[in-house]
Amino acid sequence: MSDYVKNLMAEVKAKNPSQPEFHQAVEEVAESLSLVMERHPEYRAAKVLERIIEPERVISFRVAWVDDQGEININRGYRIEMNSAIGPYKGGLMFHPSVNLSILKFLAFEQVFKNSLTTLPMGGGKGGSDFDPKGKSDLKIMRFCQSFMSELFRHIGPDTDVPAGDIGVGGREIGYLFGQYKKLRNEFTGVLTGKGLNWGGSLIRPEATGYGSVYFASEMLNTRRQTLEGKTCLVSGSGNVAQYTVEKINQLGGKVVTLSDSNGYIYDEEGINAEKLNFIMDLKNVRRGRIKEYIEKYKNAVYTPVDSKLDYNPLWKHKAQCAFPSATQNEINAKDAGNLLSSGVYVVSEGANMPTTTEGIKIFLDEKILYGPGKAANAGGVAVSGLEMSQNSMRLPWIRDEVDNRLRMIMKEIHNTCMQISDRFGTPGNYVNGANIGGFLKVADAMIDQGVV
Ligand code: NDP
Ligand code: 2IT
Repeated sequence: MSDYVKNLMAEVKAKNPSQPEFHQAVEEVAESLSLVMERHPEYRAAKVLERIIEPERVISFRVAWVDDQGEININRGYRIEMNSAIGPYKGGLMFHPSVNLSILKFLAFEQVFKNSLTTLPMGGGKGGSDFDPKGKSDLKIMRFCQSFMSELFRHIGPDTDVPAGDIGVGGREIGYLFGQYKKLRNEFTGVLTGKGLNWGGSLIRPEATGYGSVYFASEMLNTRRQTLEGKTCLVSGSGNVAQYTVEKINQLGGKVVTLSDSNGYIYDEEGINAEKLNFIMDLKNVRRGRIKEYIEKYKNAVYTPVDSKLDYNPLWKHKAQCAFPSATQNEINAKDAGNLLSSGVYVVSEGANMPTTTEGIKIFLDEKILYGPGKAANAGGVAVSGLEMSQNSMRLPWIRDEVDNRLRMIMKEIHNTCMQISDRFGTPGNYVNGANIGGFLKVADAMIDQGVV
């Protein structure tokens, strides 16, 4: 670790105690940027990274709401407005009981670089609540969303801050949030993305993160003149990102053998084909059930519940060539990374945000596998959110092919940026450096142009 990174991290830890995920995300970027700071002392002199790691604004608020049994509930809501140098704050909302400042700040920080990589004019933000939507009735979800928006609405706007979905926030929640925003402001604007098609949403937005992560994997494979055809793939999660990752892998001739949720995972040696994926989409998006119900219908598959005594996830031990972690942060530790390599995996495309620990990343980089970090590989979701904003501004919806082609082009462009930048800074094939530096340069130059604010 260079002195630059050591000093910066000491300061970050002192100023932001008890925020391990935020420290982890900053350290990874700072390591990559030490290459830039050596060649470009002007960024160091302008303290650009020191400014980027300090959110422009952190909003924390009470969300009090009455549920359908008349009980009063109190949750905590947040919005981190991290950086607006290249566009309005943009990023998802996460509803999950584990949500805290550390998790949202790491996500908002990652979002700044990711959004910059998309080539679109979007700053970085993230928000959410410790509210747990799991198992709750539609009415409870609606009441919570309305109360959450009753405070959030005063901080956001189509040219200020444009939230979207993330873990626990899908089309249903975006609908309730949008309805409340519209009522409070008396305005129909593109203030949220991931909207329903009838009221300003974009075709391909639900698919975009999963499709994008598979397009990114295809680009990485193409550097070795290979494709996904015939490849066996491990996918984790079974939510929005995981589902459309499976759909696109199937379309490109690959075979997906695993999916998971927070209780366990299924292994289906024959592959999760289109018909089985339909079952999962109905199970997860309509019936809101658990992944273990898969084996009641598909008897050849095996379900393995989470075993908290294990220090690794057995999902990552199955024989495969590609892995698409698409559940949550830090789901691949050093042991999992080693298991993936032993089972033959040489392509990792991260649908989730920061799913690999620092030690896990080091193992992938040392082995020189095709490792696409989240801020590059999963940028397709926010990219199509940006395209949804463009369509809203024009008041003209694009057809499916138009959006899908743009998504494909953006993922190709992000891949090119990663390749070119990692070459330029002497670490060819290192997509981590490529993404961190590529995302940074545009934001840093904009911040210098705009002065110290
Ligand atoms: P969903 O809520 O649709 O699905 C999340 C999935 O991951 C569920 O299967 C969930 O299981 C599982 N999961 C969540 N938390 C944990 C946990 N702590 N341990 C184990 N499993 C867990 O979310 P998305 O699919 O939208 O998001 C998945 C990942 O992708 C996240 O890291 C998110 O930040 C990232 N991402 C999402 C984008 C988007 O457009 N939606 C864009 C870019 C990145 P369970 O139901 O049991 O909780
Ligand atoms: O992590 C992410 O990039 C997202 N959750 C998508 C954000 C967005 O604004 O579409």
